[in-house]
Amino acid sequence: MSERWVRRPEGSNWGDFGADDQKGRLNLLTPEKVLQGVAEVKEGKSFCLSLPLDRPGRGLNPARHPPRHFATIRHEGRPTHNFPMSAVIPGAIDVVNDDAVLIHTQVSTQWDSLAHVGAMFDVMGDGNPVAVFYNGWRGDPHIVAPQEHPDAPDLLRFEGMKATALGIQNMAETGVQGRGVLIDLHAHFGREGKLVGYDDLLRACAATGAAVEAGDMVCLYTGFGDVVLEMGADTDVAALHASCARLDGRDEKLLQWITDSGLAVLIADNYAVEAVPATPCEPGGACAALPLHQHCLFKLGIHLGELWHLSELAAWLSAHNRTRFLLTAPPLRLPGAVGSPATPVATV
Ligand code: UVW
Repeated sequence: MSERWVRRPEGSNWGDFGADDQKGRLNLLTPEKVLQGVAEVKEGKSFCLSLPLDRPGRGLNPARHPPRHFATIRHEGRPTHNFPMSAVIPGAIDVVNDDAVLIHTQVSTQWDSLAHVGAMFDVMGDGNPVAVFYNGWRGDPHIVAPQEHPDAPDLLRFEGMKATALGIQNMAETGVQGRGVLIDLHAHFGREGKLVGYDDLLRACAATGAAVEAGDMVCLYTGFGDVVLEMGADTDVAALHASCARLDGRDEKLLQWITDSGLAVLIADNYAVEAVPATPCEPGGACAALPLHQHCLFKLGIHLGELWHLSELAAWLSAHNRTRFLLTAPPLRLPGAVGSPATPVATV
């Protein structure tokens, strides 16, 4: 119980990490888990687990666009582009470039913060569902609404939205380091557009000996990232959405496994970890459109990593009969952001 809620969702862990917790299962990334990760470093070889952030190109999610770059503007009104410092400091030989980027935080390799997906839920038990997120933090007042600038270009129109609770900086502040475990779904299912439930997942784990323990950071390699890279900038959205494995968020046994395994974070190289759209709700019923997001982000405080680049790591681990590694994967320490690009590093 907390002042924000008297009822917590069934199957949730709200309150278990403290009444005001904003880190969720990241609390399980203890010094022991970092040491377990470090113990997996035997070769000193590192892998970049990020796609180039301009991949996938436009269209995978129509609200998200590739990054746009700008030169900063000097106070003389000139762009800082191959700018000779001698223009402002006589005799200086320096030449300077300086830039800015407008980036959709979830367009490419990314983390979902716990402020990304919540639910309408009757937390006060008074018959009034409200927009609520992990541990009872509210849509209003904790996720501050943007101001509208009606005359601004579309991308700049709604400014100032801010997660004053559950923002991605909470994740960054932990360092996000520990033991990674890779489950190779691609080795099992190839590039088939396959809905993976509990039985399939456990079969894939058994085939490679991947074992998940509490506090592990679990990475699902499906091959989706390779399809993204092969397509280049011309994303064939329909083909991409039809490719590779994705978790079945409606499989209750799978959701229970996520709860019971104690995994700290859940990551995939695909679009949303789970299948989107999920299979429909019962006719006339109300249910989550993103059931695995709801289970992880909303109920359990499990951050989701999406669109990671796992293929080189997966190939190396498979060739060396291994599944574990040291994972270091902080997001940007960007106060109030709902998601963040990441450049995760695996070390083996
Ligand atoms: C979807 O867009 C469905 O997932 P996410 O917002 O987590 O990328």
